[in-house]
Amino acid sequence: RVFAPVQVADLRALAVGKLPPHELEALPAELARAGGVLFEPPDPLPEFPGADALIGAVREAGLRGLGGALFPTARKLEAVRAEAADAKYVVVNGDESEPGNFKDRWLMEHNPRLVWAGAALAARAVGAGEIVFYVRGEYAAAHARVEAARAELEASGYFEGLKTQTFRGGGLYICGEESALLESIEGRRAEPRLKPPYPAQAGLFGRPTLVNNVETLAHLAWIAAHGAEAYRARRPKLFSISGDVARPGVYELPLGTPLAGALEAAGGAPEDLQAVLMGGAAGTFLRLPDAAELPLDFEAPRLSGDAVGPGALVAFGGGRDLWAVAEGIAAFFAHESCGKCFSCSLGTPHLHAAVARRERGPQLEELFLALEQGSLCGLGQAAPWAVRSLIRRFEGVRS
Ligand code: L3W
Ligand code: SF4
Repeated sequence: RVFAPVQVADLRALAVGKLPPHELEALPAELARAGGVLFEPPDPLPEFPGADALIGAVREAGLRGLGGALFPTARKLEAVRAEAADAKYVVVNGDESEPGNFKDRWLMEHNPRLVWAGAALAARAVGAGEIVFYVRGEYAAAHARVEAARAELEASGYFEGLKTQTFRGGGLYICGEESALLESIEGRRAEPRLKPPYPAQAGLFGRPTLVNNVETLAHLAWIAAHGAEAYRARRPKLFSISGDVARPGVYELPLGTPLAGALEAAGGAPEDLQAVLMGGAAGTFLRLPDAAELPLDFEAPRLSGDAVGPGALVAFGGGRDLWAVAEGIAAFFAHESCGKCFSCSLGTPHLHAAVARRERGPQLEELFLALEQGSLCGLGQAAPWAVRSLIRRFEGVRS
């Protein structure tokens, strides 16, 4: 890895490409700031209300995939439930590797029971007999705590009728792409598969598989315990807020909170704040103060890549060299490209070289298009977004 992920306030890593420690210890529990329903352990553990009731509540709650893609969770549950097969699986995607994100890490380290509860409820709803919890390779403390929670819930009988397993990931960013993750569990090199078929139809060992992010399943458990109405009244979302803010941390904020409000919640940003990287390396730079009132919600796109995504916000004060950050991001994608398709494996090193030269112009725009439209998976497609947003918003067309 060139760097991954950028941890709290570690802006220098983003700017200079410093190697992080390979085994990541637990984040302090206090990093989850200002309370939040998703920070509370489930007590009692939510009971399974029946498949129709659970999926109905998830639909009514409006839950979407919170690993970044925002796909409606109820539709995915229904798709897996509709499949007839001799075996079905639930896979928890805990391969959080997007620079700037650490909310799944916090949940896995400090509230793993809530995530396991969501996985168990989802498994019962779709008719799956086995849950595999995939934890990012470097997340040593998270892995230990997820496994301890599994053993405890197993002993308590909560998983009755379900097989469970904690799996330590392969240590590459691409392992977080759902089909590469499935390859990795099956013991092969982590490379994305062609889709369709989606994992909902043919996933782990070719069987219908529900793959959901850690936070999504935590929300699902909370909805099962408290109902869709209470959920809609809060619209909770976890945000990893870091960089130039007074109190970096994991914050639970209602969707729709304006960007400035989120930064305020994190203790405030410096007066000369120039940019926020939203979504992580596979996200975009927002220019401040122009974007101060941007609501952090599911529907935000103005430039491609402008999305709440997994909920990372990295703030950059006036003294930061944003091009150095963009260079770090481009280096990251070139390093993490899995090599399966041409546009990404050849395009990401070109992008890195072009950013290092501070290049602009039509050839660079063509490279952006080749990556975005020619890449097989989200890694290559998203690789140009940060750089493109920097050029559009800080040097020319503002949007
Ligand atoms: C059943 C259909 N399922 C789609 C499923 C699909 C997948 C989900 C979303 O992630 C995003 C990108 C970045 N029947 C279906 C169906 N599905 N149609 O829905 O699918 P898709 O293809 O929209 O996205 P994806 O490839 O899963 C790409 C974001 O991920 N990203 C984030 C990285 C975040 C981390 C992290 O640390 N958490 O690494 C990177 O690119 O925003 O939007 O499950 O199977 N007809
Ligand atoms: Fe691999 Fe990149 Fe192609 Fe994704 S886009 S399959 S990471 S080479």
